[in-house]
Amino acid sequence: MTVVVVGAGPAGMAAARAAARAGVRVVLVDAAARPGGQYHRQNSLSAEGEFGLPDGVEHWPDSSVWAVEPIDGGHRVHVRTGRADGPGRRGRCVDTPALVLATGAYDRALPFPGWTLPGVYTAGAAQALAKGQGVAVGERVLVAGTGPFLLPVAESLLDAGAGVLGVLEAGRPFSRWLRDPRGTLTGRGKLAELARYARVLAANGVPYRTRTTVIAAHGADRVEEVTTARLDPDWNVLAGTEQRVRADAVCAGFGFSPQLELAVAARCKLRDGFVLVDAAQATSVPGVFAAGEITGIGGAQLSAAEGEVAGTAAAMRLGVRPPMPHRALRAVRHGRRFAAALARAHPLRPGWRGRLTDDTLVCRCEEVDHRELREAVGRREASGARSLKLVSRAGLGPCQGRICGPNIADLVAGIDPTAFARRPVAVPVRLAELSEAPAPQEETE
Ligand SMILES: Cc1cc2nc3c(=O)[nH]c(=O)nc-3n(C[C@@H](O)[C@@H](O)[C@H](O)COP(=O)(O)OP(=O)(O)OC[C@H]3O[C@@H](n4cnc5c(N)ncnc54)[C@H](O)[C@@H]3O)c2cc1C
Repeated sequence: MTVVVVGAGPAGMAAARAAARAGVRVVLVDAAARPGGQYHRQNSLSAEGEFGLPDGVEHWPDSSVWAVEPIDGGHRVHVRTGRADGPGRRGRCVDTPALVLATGAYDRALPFPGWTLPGVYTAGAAQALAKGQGVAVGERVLVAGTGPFLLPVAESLLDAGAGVLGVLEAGRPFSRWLRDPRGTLTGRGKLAELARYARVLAANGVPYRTRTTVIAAHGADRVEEVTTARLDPDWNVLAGTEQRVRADAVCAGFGFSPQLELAVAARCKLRDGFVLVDAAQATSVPGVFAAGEITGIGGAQLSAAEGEVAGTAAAMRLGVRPPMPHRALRAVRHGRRFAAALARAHPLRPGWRGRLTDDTLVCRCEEVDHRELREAVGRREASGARSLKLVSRAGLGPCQGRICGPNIADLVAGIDPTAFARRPVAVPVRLAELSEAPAPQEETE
């Protein structure tokens, strides 16, 4: 019998290692070519991978889990290996009594006028280009949004040779951190990391401004200028503070949304938009464990600690009795306190909605603008995610609401943001693949 771990980020790798250490076989499935996830994203141009996995872990790279199906005594995990638009894709499935979901999070982008111009990136995408391919997205780049993630993004951009004009933080996190000394102190290690980023910015002459953001991007075919402005505590623009700045790229990041599709498909209970887990990282569904940013946003160390606990608990379900991971359990407790402090220090404030004009696209895939969304709710009486999707088409395009879903839920009262994660097929698969006979159950090595 095999433990199956989905996701080879810090959480999934730690889960796979812990389960293998406990003496059970592990299949580690990940959509990327190399393990590491977002935090340890590897440069795809370097010849050698950085992360070795122990014997007993069978890594399936370039492999996406597109469905999870309950079967007697566990779950059947359906996998496609190879790119969705590439040749030679193959289907396989693996049955497991102990499934660990460690699928991470997406970075959150808030719409603003001009955000669909080429040259506007999510902060995560710009960082992925810099870290993964060494590509600098521009020569005059503004990093804007909220949260500590803006700092490593700026560092990655500098490493890739981009010119960073500034880091604009919409909130005022320091005063909140100071008001919350208990939470702040639980993240001492993380604070040291943040201090290092601050030194890198200072050494490169990159200013860091709080209560400031990009409110519009301008240009004919791509970003040529942006408007920045100072914000009040609710993120409303302070009149008269607008400034036009010459820039060729904007990297915008407003926190993260968990990647919940598989957990929702497995019918795991959610709380506050994340997968609900107990102290052993067990979800509400017997035999399904969850770790990392699908259970809460708290950084790579917390993800890894949760992964170790989940992998150990998953192995125990297969009948082995490994030692309790006391240190990881303690790190989870501390990490969660820090994560809560982090969430309190970087709340999304409602003022961003006031910057949308009638023609600002909210759903980029289906080109649904703010006016059409309002009309769907007002004149056409759409209520709930399903009817809103059908009436306006928002969330029905290729991203399936991954980008626009949380924003629509913020803009339209009564919409559950997790409703966009509810779909039987979690990642893109071809129609021909769906019509194939079920893939045979895989014999693991
Ligand atoms: C774009 C981006 C960049 C980030 N960069 C940083 C950073 O520089 N510094 C920092 O402190 N934090 C960063 N974070 C925050 C954060 O992701 C880390 O805290 C950490 O990587 C979380 O670990 P994780 O294991 O939960 O998820 P991830 O590291 O996100 O790993 C999840 C893995 O699951 C895989 N996966 C998801 N769905 C499927 C599926 N259906 N089938 C197969 N595989 C699947 C993905 O390919 C991915 O490898 C970043 C987040 C994002 C979204």
